Amino acid sequence: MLIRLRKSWELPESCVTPQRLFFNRRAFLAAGAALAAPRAIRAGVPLDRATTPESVTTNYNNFVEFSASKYAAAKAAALKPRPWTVSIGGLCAKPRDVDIDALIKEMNVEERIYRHRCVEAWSMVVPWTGFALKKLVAAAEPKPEAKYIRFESFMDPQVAPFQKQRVYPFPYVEGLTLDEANNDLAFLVTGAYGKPLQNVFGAPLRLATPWKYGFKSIKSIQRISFVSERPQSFWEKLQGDEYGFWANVNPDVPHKRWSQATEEWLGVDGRHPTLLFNGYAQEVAGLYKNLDDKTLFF
Ligand SMILES: Nc1nc2c(c(=O)[nH]1)N[C@H]1C(S)=C(S)[C@@H](COP(=O)(O)O)O[C@H]1N2
Ligand SMILES: [Mo]
Repeated sequence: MLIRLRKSWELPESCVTPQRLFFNRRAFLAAGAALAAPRAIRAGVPLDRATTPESVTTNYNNFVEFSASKYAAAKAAALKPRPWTVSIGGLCAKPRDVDIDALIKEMNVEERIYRHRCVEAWSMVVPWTGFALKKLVAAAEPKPEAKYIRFESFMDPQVAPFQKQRVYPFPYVEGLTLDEANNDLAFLVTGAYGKPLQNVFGAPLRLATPWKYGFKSIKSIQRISFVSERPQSFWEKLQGDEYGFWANVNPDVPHKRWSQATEEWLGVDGRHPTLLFNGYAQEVAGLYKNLDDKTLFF
């Protein structure tokens, strides 16, 4: 008997996307050499809403390298996402510097429709293209001493003027445990809405960890390292009592400035209840079952 267990990101595209976008995306996926052979198999898993229109999600962003406001798109246009080298190193057997397009070809991208939840209590649904982080981890062959993976964004104050402000500990840094990095859901994003990743989304390479608050989803990644100690993230350095390492979504654990009980869906009126692990408990709760850490949810 052939029974295939569906993954939560395997959504019927036609059910969450206007037809025009659906066909555009198809054409793009078929045409792009860099995006050959999308592997997502789409089965009938309902999502709680339609994908958030691109016109909304590209005009309401957090990208502190470029702007302190939500309107970062125009300034992020200065970023040059090609050519772009990603350095993979630290405690691994196969360190290397790899060109982003070579990496995309090697990793065989697929599409995943993910919820994204910012700690500021707004959320969106975006069709990303990219590949499972665990594929990159496997290729790097981490050593047994490697317990965490550390990500670092680009650093270029000429391109991103906010990086000149000394109060911020640039470059932007984030981290995951190796177990989290090897979870199916952890995704490296190289495209969105059936196109190469727009600058404002963090071109050319960005993380998506949809069960965690959005600040974990680091943009414009240039360096990935396997390390033995827990990395200190950008926001933790800036304000450790507000932004922790784990940052798993939980409606019952308020942030100092934002209740997490409800959230705004970008482009939709009203407020909606927040879901534990942003709705991905089935996939990720197991990662934390032996961890009794009060900081798991901030
Ligand atoms: N390098 C970098 N990555 C970042 C940020 C940032 O300011 N710089 N903001 C984070 C936050 S707080 C969120 S909510 C998401 C926002 O992603 P979006 O702008 O694509 O919606 O990116 C995250 N990744
Ligand atoms: Mo955020």
